Amino acid sequence: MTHPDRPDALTRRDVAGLLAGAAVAAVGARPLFADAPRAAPVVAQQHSPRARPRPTPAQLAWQRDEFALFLHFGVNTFTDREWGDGREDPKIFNPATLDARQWARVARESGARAIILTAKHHDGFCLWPTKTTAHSVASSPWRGGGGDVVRECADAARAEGRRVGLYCSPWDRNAAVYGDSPRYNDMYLAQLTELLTQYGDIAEVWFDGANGEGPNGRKQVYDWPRIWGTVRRLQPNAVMFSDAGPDVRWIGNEIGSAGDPNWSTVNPAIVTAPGVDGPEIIRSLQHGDRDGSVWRPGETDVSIRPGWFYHAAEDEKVKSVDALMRIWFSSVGRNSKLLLNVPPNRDGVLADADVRRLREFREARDALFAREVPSLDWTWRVTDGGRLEGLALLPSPRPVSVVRLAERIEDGQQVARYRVDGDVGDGTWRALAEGQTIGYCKLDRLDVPVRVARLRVTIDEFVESVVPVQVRVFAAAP
Ligand code: FUL
Repeated sequence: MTHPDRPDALTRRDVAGLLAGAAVAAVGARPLFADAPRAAPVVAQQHSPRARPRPTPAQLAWQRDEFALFLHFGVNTFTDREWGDGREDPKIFNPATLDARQWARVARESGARAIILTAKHHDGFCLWPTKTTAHSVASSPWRGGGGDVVRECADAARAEGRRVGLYCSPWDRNAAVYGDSPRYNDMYLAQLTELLTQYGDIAEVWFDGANGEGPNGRKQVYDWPRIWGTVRRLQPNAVMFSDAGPDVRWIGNEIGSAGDPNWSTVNPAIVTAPGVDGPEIIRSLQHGDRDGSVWRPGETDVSIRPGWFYHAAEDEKVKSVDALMRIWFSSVGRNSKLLLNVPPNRDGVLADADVRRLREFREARDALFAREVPSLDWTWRVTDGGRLEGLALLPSPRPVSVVRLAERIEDGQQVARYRVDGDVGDGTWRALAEGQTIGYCKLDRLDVPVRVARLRVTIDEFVESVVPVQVRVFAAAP
């Protein structure tokens, strides 16, 4: 069995199932059950799946992570603010017992496969000893001014087998040249160049769209083509995140909820730059665009606390396990990736309350996905109505609690509407779940587990090509 936290590892059975499904679809159906509908010839429906946009290897690796930790850390941690104004004294930054190995260990133990650190937030304070400004850890008392949070975080993450991502805020409230567009673009490029050349392989570069430029004339015009081009050149295997990608898009809110449906394809003419706003933009970020020409899957960022930075006053407001589980289903379970923020405190460690909650969250997922129904032998057919239908007999009747559907997204995203039914044992089909998009992963949780003897998955609508999906089923505790 594969664990849902390791869905990248398709079992041989899964692969065989997909291949067998493809073969069935190509040659017609093999009736499995007496009441199975007759198959129609399906050759006409076979288009090349290659016509649809598809992910790059970097986008695939990003999606297969499923879950990453976001670490907001910096001068705000010490001022108790969310947005610093850039006038903070670097001397306030002194996380006496900073332990990046703890961050990385907690990431591994909680099942997060990557860590994204705020190397620079809007206040402009750099967590690495940059040559571009004195407003950095080098001017702080921490490690006698010789410290480098980015290095410690990157090294610790790799030591625990986690991938490293960096957030470097475009909006900078400290830089004197901010708003003098060419000069700030040069400075920002120099900062990115340091971050992308001195710290090994970077898996994700995170461009925040927030920008509170006031009416003070310091409006910065960012040179996005140059910025994106530089990242691509320096770290060709990194994905770039922003409202406008180019590789991964913001999901359009910060509450942990991807849209439903959620296409990984977008029309790139709708969201053209980070920080733009409007209903059509939010719709496209939340849902993607079914006929979009570009593969740009959505990342769901949300904080485990009300704020992004650590505030002692919020220690009692860490999200509950139930809330985190709902977020899991509305992010990972909706073809997105979860980026969960867990901010280090003033000591430079993740607070006990958060660490405990992450452990409980992991245990709750492990329990929910512990009883995968084994040995499901799916038989796929295309029905008279042009639907794709899969049938499988359970080894014995089981109380089904979660269904996990997956498309082979290497070939793009095709499914636009589906249903899952269970035969409760007497030949009566009962609806278990229905939805629109599937993509990399669609999770449907049943409010009350239903005891079923066999399962039927019907794909009612495809964009172009009829392709089988992978189905995994998890049972409730007996
Ligand atoms: C927002 C920022 O303004 C917040 O401070 C935080 O970094 C969040 C992830 O993105 O746009």
